[in-house]
Amino acid sequence: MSKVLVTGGAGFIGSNLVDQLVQDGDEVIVVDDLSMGLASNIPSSPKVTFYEHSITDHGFMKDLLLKEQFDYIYLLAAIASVADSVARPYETHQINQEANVFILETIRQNKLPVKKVLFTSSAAVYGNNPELPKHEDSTIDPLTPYAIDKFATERFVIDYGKLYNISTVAVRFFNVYGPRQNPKSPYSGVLSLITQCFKNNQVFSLFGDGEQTRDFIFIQDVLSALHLIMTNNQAVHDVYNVATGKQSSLRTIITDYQKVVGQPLQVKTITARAGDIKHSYADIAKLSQLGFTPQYTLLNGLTDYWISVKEDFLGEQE
Ligand code: UD2
Repeated sequence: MSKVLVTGGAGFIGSNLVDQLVQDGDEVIVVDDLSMGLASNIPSSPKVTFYEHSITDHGFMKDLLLKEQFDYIYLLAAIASVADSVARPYETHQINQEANVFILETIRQNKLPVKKVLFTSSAAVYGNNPELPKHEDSTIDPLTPYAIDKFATERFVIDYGKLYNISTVAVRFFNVYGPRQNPKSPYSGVLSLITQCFKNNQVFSLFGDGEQTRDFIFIQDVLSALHLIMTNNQAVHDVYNVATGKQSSLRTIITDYQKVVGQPLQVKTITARAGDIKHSYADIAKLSQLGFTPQYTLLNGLTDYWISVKEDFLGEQE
């Protein structure tokens, strides 16, 4: 049994990770300010302790790190919306970078015996670089405060680890989807928005011709990838794309999802979103070398996602 810290553990990816860690028998401490996540996402288990706190509260974080002496640390807490980061660049920086550097600094100064620290970055660091697929060593082109902080923090995490002999690693998530993804903002992940449209019989606004492609990865595959990266001693002081290596167009996805739900999606086509990239998918050779193979096709992932939405929906009606 390990003691694990998950910052951002009430969010979409974080709370699914907490579920998995609890199932694996770990003791999990969650720090989340609920700015995006929900307390109800966190499993109620004697193995989980939840602190509703911002990671920017340095005094709190230092006390926690010293007291708990974590084995593993997952850094997921972030302002996760690019648009939000453009509206609040300095606040984003304090959360997405400074708070994480402070955690590293506390580990360094106090020689904490952490086995590994994993930082979660984003495909946003590749920006408009047209090279496909995106390799970890492709040119990066961070275009927003979100992407700048993600890239800078990757570098901090990796090089701090090397300099001070702390086992660290970073991942770049591509388009993750699945249960608990929050559809609240127009900038939420497109699959959470489509899901919401199916659920509430709303019209989905398709930006552009629908031929744009993304590398969509189901949350369970993300959890497998994180587990491999966290537990493999070779995966250290490095960055890994977390994706499937497959490219799917929005049109294909809508067609597949209609099959899963068994009803047509009402679609309204509008002009392409400013700044959108046309195509994105990852080279996952590095992750594959650690033994990763995605287990979910889009059809499987969408099926599981839709089942979870229907269960919640029926739960709400009871
Ligand atoms: C992802 C990230 C974003 C940033 C970017 C960097 C998510 C949710 N977004 O944006 O934060 O890191 O990658 O490359 O992970 N679309 C519609 N209708 C809608 C919403 C979206 O047609 O109502 C389209 C959108 O124009 C885009 C595609 O769906 O072509 C995917 O959009 P997205 O926001 O889910 O993801 P992405 O890759 O553009």
